[in-house]
Amino acid sequence: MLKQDKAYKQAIDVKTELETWVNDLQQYLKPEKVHWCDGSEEEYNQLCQLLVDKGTFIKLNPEKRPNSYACFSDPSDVARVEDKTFICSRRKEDAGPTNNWMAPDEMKKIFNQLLEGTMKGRTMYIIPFCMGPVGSPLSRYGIEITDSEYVVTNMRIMTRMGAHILPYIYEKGYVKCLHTIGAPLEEGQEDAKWPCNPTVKYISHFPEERLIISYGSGYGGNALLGKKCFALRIASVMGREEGWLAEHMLILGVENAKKEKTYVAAAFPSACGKTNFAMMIPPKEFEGWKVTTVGDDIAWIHKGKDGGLYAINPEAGYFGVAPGTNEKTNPNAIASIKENTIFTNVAITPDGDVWWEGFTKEVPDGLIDWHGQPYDKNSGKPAAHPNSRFTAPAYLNPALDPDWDKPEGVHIEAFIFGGRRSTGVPLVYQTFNWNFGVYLASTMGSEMTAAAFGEIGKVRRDPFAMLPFMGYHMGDYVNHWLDFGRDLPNAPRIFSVNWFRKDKDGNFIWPGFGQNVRVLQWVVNRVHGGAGAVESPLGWMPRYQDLNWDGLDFSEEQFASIMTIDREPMKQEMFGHEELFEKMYDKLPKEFFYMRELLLSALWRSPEKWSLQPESE
Ligand code: SAT
Ligand code: MN
Repeated sequence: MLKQDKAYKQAIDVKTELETWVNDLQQYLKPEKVHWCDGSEEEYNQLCQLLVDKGTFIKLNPEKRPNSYACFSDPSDVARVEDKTFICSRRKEDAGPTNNWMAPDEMKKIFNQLLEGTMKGRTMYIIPFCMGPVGSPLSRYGIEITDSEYVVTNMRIMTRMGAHILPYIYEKGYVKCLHTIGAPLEEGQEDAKWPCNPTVKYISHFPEERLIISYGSGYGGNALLGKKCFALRIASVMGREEGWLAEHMLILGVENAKKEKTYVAAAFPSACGKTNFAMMIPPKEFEGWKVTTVGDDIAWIHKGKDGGLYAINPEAGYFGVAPGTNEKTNPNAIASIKENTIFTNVAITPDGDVWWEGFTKEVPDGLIDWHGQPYDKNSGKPAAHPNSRFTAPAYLNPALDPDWDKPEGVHIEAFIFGGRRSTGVPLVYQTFNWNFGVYLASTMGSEMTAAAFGEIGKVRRDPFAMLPFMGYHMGDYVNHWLDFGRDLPNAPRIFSVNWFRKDKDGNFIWPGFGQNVRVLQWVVNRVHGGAGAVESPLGWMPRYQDLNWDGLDFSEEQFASIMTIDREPMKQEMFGHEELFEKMYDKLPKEFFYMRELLLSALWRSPEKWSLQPESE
């Protein structure tokens, strides 16, 4: 059934080939109907209504949240399933040590069993979509075939989709994305509100064939295949072959009081505040400063003719974490979700609006929790799932960058890497050069969050925040980054940040959110050669007087407490890199051994607590 790519390559005519693929799948998956999505508003509204009729969607109160819906997933289907995510490259070594691998033939054998008749009683939707500004040479195209209306409606928000994409597909080719919830509907059988396969799930990628097959889940990154599966896993392989980068990064613009604009791309693991950072509103003391959003999750980065780096956001919407989002932490997100939004696994208020932990201080009475049950405030459990999400269109974001849809992308001048670390890692520093930056990003660690199944709070090494999203060998990827930087005439500067350091009592020391602009201001000024810093064992660090403290009560002692480099824990951290080195030993860049030695010996010579005392000036 699933033909080898060789046969596909021979098909010169993409249109015929696409129709053949669809026909073959129709025969095999046995849907009741086939529907080619045109991407119109009318189609969207009809599908939302269908989901309401099925009991999947709850229409929210139009006076509170016009044209918006909420739904609750099956409790087995609330996050990405990393242990069921596979890279099916022909050779195992191409998937590398950080990915699950299965031989393509073996995976297809499994699918040939699972897929026959899997769409029985359902409609097979064909979604033509574009990742990136339509027609841009940096954009790529895809077809997602799915039996889930939830997926179609979410894809319409998250991507540019519809019939108008087909001509580009015929010209440029496309990535094949096949998705099924794996829940055939027998005659007379009543459908579940959130149909999925509660026990069998496979999220599989065939990089050589530019093919994705996702089975059993209807949720987020498992099912909206344009996102992590295509824009990161498959695109990372394309980027390596074609000389560009597909990254798990937000893109933001910083405008200073003189109206000078600097674009920055930043990588943080899932659920570490990328959306908040990308939509940040500077405090009022930063008069004239503005942060604009190009993207909140994924960046495709190409070299321009002038030797600069240019990035596009392949997505058209935000699949953001709801809990913690409020008028204070992210007013722009609140504006982005005021209408035309789909909410998944949040709680519902008695007046037909949404609620989640951190939305308001007081928990309202009469909530319906994410299980669809009346919420018991004293249960000790959250009303919204910790990984509950909003799917919101980018155009509603008041901070949307005017150039966000520009075909040539925006000029990136700095990279920021950050994790969630309650100890050890300073608030901010600039790495010595590109190679040290790549070293930093490769060895980055973060405490786990609810965005994936796993032990919450445990530190895991997450190179470039790409660990769950790499389409090939992590060692090859790191080498690709080193190569990429070698001939850049004016390579972007690379920075490390950590908003999450805690005091002895477990409280965050840094206020975060809008206050992060103080760090961003230093970053931007460094890029343009205008901010002070001292050399530390790790890189260049701002002194207290190098940041702007207008309007924030933050003492020199407090600053020292998030900037101090504790020698022994930091040495342990460096020794911890060994684990990653061992994993990738045959592909590990030689530079890395020397860089680690340099960093370690600098630490060795430093005092037990290296701190930015005023006398260190
Ligand atoms: O479910 S998604 O993979 O889209 C969200 C995330 O983990 O960042
Ligand atoms: Mn993400």
